[in-house]
Amino acid sequence: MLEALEQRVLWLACWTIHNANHIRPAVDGLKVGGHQSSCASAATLLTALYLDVLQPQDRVAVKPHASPVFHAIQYLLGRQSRERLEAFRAFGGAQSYPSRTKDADDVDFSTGSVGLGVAVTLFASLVQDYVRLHGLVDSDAGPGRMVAVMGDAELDEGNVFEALLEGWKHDVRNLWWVIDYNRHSLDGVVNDHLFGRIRDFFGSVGWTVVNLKYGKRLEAAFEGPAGEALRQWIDACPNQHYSALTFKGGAAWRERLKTDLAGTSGLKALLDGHDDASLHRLMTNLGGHDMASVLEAFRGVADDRPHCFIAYTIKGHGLPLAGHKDNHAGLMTPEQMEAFRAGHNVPHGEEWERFAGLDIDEGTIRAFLKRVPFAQRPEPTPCSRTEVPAIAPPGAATQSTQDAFGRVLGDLGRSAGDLAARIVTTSPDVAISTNLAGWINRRGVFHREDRPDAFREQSIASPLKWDQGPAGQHIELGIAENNLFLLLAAAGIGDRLFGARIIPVGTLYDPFVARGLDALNYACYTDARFIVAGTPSGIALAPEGGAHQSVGTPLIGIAQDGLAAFEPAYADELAVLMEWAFDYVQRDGSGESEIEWLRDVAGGAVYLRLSTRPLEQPRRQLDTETMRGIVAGGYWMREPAPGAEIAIAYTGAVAPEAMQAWEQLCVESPGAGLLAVTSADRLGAGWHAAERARQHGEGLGARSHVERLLEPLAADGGLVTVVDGHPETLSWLGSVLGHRVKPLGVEHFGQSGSVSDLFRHYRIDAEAILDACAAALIGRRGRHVWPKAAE
Ligand SMILES: Cc1ncc(C[n+]2csc(CCOP(=O)(O)OP(=O)(O)O)c2C)c(N)n1
Ligand SMILES: [Mg+2]
Repeated sequence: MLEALEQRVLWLACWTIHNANHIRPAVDGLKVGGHQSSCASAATLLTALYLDVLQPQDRVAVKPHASPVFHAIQYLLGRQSRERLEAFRAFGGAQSYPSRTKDADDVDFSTGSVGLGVAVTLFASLVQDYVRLHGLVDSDAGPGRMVAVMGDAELDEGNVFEALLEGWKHDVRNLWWVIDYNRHSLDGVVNDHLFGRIRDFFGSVGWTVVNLKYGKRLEAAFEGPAGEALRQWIDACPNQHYSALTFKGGAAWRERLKTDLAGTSGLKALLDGHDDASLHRLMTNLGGHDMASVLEAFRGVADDRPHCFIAYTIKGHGLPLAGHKDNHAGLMTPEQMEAFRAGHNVPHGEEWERFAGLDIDEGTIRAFLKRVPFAQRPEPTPCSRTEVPAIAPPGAATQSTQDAFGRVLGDLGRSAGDLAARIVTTSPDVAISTNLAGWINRRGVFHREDRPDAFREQSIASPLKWDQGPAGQHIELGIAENNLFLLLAAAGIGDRLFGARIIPVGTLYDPFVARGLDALNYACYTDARFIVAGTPSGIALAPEGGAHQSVGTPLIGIAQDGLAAFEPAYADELAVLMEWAFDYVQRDGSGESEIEWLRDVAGGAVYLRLSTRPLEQPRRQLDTETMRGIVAGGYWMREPAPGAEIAIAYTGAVAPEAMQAWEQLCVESPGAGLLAVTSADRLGAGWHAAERARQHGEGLGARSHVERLLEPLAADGGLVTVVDGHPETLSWLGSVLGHRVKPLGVEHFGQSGSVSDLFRHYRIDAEAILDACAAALIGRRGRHVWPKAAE
């Protein structure tokens, strides 16, 4: 049954791609594409898993290019529609690569950027241990296995090895990586004997490695005439040669074996026992294409240790493209597809019939599919939300936003509430320097085993307790920002994967957001919910300077979909934002939006760009409107007079310089405004959304928050923007209502020095702000008046 269904899956996957490229009317002149050979190489493995081995609680990352195989299997199980298969890679159709957010058939882990989907399963297994050991899930149900069916070339991505080492430290369990070892990547055939290195890598981090090299037919042949010689020949055959012979077929195998094994006793009997087709089948009978061998390997796992299966396969197995080095994006021609159809007995017009061409009675197949364990997976039920208590701003008269962040978490750590029980923090070896110590002292560090703090046991004084154990609520990672974002990705879908509400909070140095950027993008694409603090940030970290200064991260915050980015200046703003963020990360599209035009009901992840620069805090009690403004992206720190000719807009740690410049500016230009921008990202998003609403004609009266904010300024007024980051973070503000902008910010970096040295050098100090104000005011007197160059 499974072999028959595997053939049906292969047909459907290939037909889905063929249909998209050759049958659906072409548009745009662009190829649609798809990867029939990559699908063929994983068809047996995925069929065995989904239709036999997987239990409902197991979770799978399917290698990106086998997406049509995944969709075909879901189609057979009645979990995917024909319409979506017909619309493969078209708008609204099944996705090119399995997608949690864009596909309709219950994808567990998105894949696409090779290596990330693999590694995320490791972090999912860590999160599973975390939620189980914290009693956040129904412990009667056994743990699921986190499975990655991965391409062999994914092992070239460093992030896989970063994850492996982290998994070893955390003693991860219930994790299977099934390597589709077709020895082909995109450009061609991979190095010989890679399997040896794979075995060693995985072995050295405590995994069980299962080699699935030969199928049953080949194993039987090894027992027969010339068997041992045949085995040695295959073992020694370079990948390139094996692939080329696979492409050429039976006659080529015969010739080659005759030459290479000339004089071997029993060779003639071996070759005479097979016609060309049967010899080809024998020589390509690798473990990963032999259902019995695959099932034996999977079913043979008796413990929860992590397992790596090296499943030998052939890229394009069963297709005329098999083995060809250029087959990665190769598509069968219509003629080849006709021959393929004949081989699969699929009548014209019945291409999409679920069971066409199978010689098993349909009732029997349906009954079988009904009993498939994976098919019993229940519809996901949303987790209930955790109430967020009011978060009081930390009271120190002078503090940085990083201080305030640590204090808010420290206070939560002391509290008994449900929110604190759900928070799990994580950091790649910078927990202390990003100020998580207060939280960790209260909540401990997570590990499967109890490991008390030896320094404390020996009465050595330290402000930090490092007690590890199953109740700990901080997951400490080694220095690998990719791992941080992949853990946030896995923990951020913990509610949907494991039915456990957890609220992940990660910290890292802001410049290293770029190091983990693809994983951050992955996490957002997969709709993970987390709060991440990038700190220290900007050139304001001053003496630490140099390469640790982040300049472009505010632009990342603006551009990254699924991530609401903020950069507060003061502790009270941060408290408002954290209270909001703890709720925002739990939203699921139900309920009402508090702010029109923003997609707030959907929720998302939150990025806080925080500074280590201590600022004297304003003595104030925030009113509701200001708090709303902080969340929407900005508020007037000093209101402009109606018709004001100029305003200064600032973000983050440059607040004192902006204030100082504003005070002096008021002497020249009474009524000037001072705008605190807490989120360029949210201000911009609101503006674009309002524009769209007006242009669609459905919301002619739509006004975004930023439009309302800027309205009091004179229509031809000037705006000076300033941020400890790239000036384009705020320069767009001039486009909202047409104000003339002089943007200040940091375009170059790498100097260390004091804050005042650096702010002066990069021209974001009060003097530079005033110069820019002067330029903006000159411009007002006539269009584009440039100051004359000094003689
Ligand atoms: C990060 C990243 N870089 C490059 C690509 C382009 N790419 C797609 S598949 C692939 C090679 C895949 O080879 P393998 O993992 O062995 O898959 P298979 O042979 O099963 O198709 C490459 C380079 C990608 N998807 N992601
Ligand atoms: Mg490959």
